Amino acid sequence: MATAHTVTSRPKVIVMGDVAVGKSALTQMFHSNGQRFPKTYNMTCGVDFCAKAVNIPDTDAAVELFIFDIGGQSIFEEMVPAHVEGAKGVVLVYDVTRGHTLERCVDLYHRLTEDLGNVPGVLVANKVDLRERAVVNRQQGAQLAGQLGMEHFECSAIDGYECDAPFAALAKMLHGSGGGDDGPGSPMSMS
Ligand SMILES: Nc1nc2c(ncn2[C@@H]2O[C@H](COP(=O)(O)OP(=O)(O)OP(=O)(O)O)[C@@H](O)[C@H]2O)c(=O)[nH]1
Ligand SMILES: [Mg+2]
Repeated sequence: MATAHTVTSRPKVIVMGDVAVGKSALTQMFHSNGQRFPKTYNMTCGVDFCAKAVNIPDTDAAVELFIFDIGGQSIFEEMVPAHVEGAKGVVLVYDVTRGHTLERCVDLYHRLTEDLGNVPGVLVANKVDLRERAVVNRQQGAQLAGQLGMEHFECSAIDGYECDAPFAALAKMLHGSGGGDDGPGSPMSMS
């Protein structure tokens, strides 16, 4: 029989990365249990929001992630600080077919740590289905993630490959750190 899980925290997490790396596709695949891959590109204007509870293995606890999927277009840049405020965890996404999108994750990481302190995060290589066009390999991504103190994941939103893994890992980290007990919109942690 399935164990009933109790939501113990509701941290705000942000999904960030360059334009069209697949932030919304990954988020929507995670949120819909692999059912909803957006077939056409709809740029995120500002931010999209969803929430989903993740059960923490070997416990009866669940962490409900309040996910803010932030558009990568520079025209929305001005609004980013407001969307970032109060985040307890970060999902940084790059596209393995465009090397500069990995560099963008490094820039974003440094900007975010200025605002949020040493916030837990994961680095996601998306579009690994496009193997023949890939210019960033697993080792490069994993090495950079290690330097930033993040876990690294390879995903393909279009194939539904590993879309849950980065969110599950982040939920586990936040559960372990006790982060997010005060829910979204709380004051920034400046640790
Ligand atoms: N081949 C492939 N295409 C993908 C994958 N994930 C997303 N795409 C495509 O990449 C494009 C951008 O996807 P989005 O999820 O809208 O990207 P985004 O990062 O949210 O973009 P912005 O909101 O503009 O910042 C769309 O055409 C998707 O269909 C993937 O895993 N593989
Ligand atoms: Mg988007």
